[in-house]
Amino acid sequence: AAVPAPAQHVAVVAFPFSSHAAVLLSFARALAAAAAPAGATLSFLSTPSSVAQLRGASASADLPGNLRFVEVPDGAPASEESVPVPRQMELFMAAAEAGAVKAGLEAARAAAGGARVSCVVGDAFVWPAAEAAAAAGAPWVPVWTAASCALVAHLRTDALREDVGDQAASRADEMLISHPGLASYRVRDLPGGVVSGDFNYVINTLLHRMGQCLPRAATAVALNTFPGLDPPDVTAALSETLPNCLPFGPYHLLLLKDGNGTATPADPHGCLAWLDRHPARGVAYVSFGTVASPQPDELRELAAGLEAAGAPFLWSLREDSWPLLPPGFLDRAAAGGSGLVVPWAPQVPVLRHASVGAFLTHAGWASVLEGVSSGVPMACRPFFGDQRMNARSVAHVWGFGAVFDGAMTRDTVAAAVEALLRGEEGTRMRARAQELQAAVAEAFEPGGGCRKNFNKFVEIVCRV
Ligand code: U2F
Repeated sequence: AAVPAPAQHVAVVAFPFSSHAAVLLSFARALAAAAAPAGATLSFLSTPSSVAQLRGASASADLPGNLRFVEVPDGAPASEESVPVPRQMELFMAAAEAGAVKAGLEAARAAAGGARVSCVVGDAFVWPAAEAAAAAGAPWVPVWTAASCALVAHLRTDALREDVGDQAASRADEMLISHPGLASYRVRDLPGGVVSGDFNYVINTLLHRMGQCLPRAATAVALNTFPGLDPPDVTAALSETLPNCLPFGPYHLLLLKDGNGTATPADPHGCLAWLDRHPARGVAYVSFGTVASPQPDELRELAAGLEAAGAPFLWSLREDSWPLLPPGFLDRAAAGGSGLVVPWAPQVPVLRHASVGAFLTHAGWASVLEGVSSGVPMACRPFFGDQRMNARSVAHVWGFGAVFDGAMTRDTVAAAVEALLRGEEGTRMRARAQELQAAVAEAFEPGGGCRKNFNKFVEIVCRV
């Protein structure tokens, strides 16, 4: 008699810092739903504190029945003292390399009634998962959450360092024409830590080693982009270096039946109702993501620029920065109904709201994708990491936005808002964003490019 194939047990390994684990959890939910008909189960591996946080955040939306949390050691010493985040990352990565992911895979096996882990999917940042997967006899399928061009830079870090050497400053404006996939970028656009900055800073070491590990250890790579966004040279550079590159982002759209966005996150500060009161495409939405924050002087210039522009604005700004705003700013905004400052906005539906016509952003990758898949043109103020490269892409590769030249000033903010909401350039940028918005929507329709690539991904991950 035929022996039934063993059910697949997929481990999903998170990078337990910043927004990474939450993004991967929503990815894992989509994977769990797609793999359920084949009888696959998923173990979501993260550190105890990250699991506690994710459980709290997803209390309202229950986990799918075939997805469970499994804890991996965080490598932190048992002490009462609070450890700074970069040090926590170092400890976690050292533990991961020294066997924490392996221990996590064993815990996953035990939690699944002894079912061996058949595939290890995970945040590409946690490259030691490659070795743990190999030791378990399972393929490693990393998930890249940032832009493809940044991934090219990390894959080419050794070649770039050899080329640029210690001349990053003097050659800052030179185009990287001799590096496949990077010809549209200047030396200065490269992510921090590739050719300049502190090579020993934890994230920089992590990305360098990840770039070395991916080509030799990955079975397939999920890319957070959609067909038609990356220019052909970037796609070619990735597919020449990595096996089975599968673009099916933005990942948050995987959970929706179509590309139009029906899930409604909480809106405790009433942003959407406030937007309802404003005319179509009249509002500038401002947010610099979850990590970056402008220095106090720049924050005040931004505030003055928004007032000077005279257009209504919705600003997501962490509350600890509110005391730094110019005197009377919050009162004036509230009294005139011209501005709303909130500590957190439901960004995806905000960007999709008909009243939002411009996006001032730090060009974090999730924000760029959310902006373009809503057809909103943007003005980018990049701060660190991959943000300069993303901003360069927005302005010079895709043409749906502009970049501030250095810190924002009252005048450049007012001019950017005016140009995006009312200028000819803004009209051109909006048209370009809307073209790409249509491409995303098409890619997420049944049978569209992202759906097909995701199905391929599920096949690879669930293959016996
Ligand atoms: C780091 O990026 P951030 O987390 O700072 O920024 P994004 O990649 O743009 O992601 C921010 C997410 O938080 C959401 C927003 C994005 O999904 O919709 N959000 C929100 O819902 N409401 C708010 O008020 C504010 C934000 C890093 F800094 C970047 O350089 C990287 O590109 C990025 C990806 O690895 O991670």
